[in-house]
Amino acid sequence: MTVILAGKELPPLPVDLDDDGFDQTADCDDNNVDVNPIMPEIPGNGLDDDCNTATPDELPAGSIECTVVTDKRNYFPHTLVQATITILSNSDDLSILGLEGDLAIVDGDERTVFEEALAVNSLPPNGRYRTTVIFNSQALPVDTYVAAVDINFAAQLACQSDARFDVIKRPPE
Ligand SMILES: [Ca+2]
Ligand SMILES: [Ca+2]
Ligand SMILES: [Ca+2]
Repeated sequence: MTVILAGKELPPLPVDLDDDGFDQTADCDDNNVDVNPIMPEIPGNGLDDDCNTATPDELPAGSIECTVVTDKRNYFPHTLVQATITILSNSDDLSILGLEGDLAIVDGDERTVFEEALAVNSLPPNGRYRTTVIFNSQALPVDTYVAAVDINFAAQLACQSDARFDVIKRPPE
């Protein structure tokens, strides 16, 4: 014989232990006042600050790709060098926030002779960021140089690319 007890279950009262305005149905960490759906995601702090797994705290490997190309292979002194940087997201579902980029021009002795921050910040799912950095070769003696791009996500190196170019003597007129 089976006894079926019919009882009306009362819905549990919403609880907000950390008193951040979000009860346990919405707050993914109800013991941390700094974690709830209206907080910004801070990459690399080990927390899903905004209770949204689509804004990752740690970037899965291969999530982004980057390239740098210069408009020429050889430059005379006192000409403009154009370096075009492209960053692509390979992710269909992640909104990648907090990316930091940097272009460095390094000479044959591995000294950095030019540096510029890249304002990448965020990439939507499958998003693309492209920028061209222009600088004058006047400060560059004849040498072989490397234009190196590093893209970081918090302390994590997310991608790297480089391109080689030469500054050569202008032929006598
Ligand atoms: Ca909370
Ligand atoms: Ca975080
Ligand atoms: Ca998140």
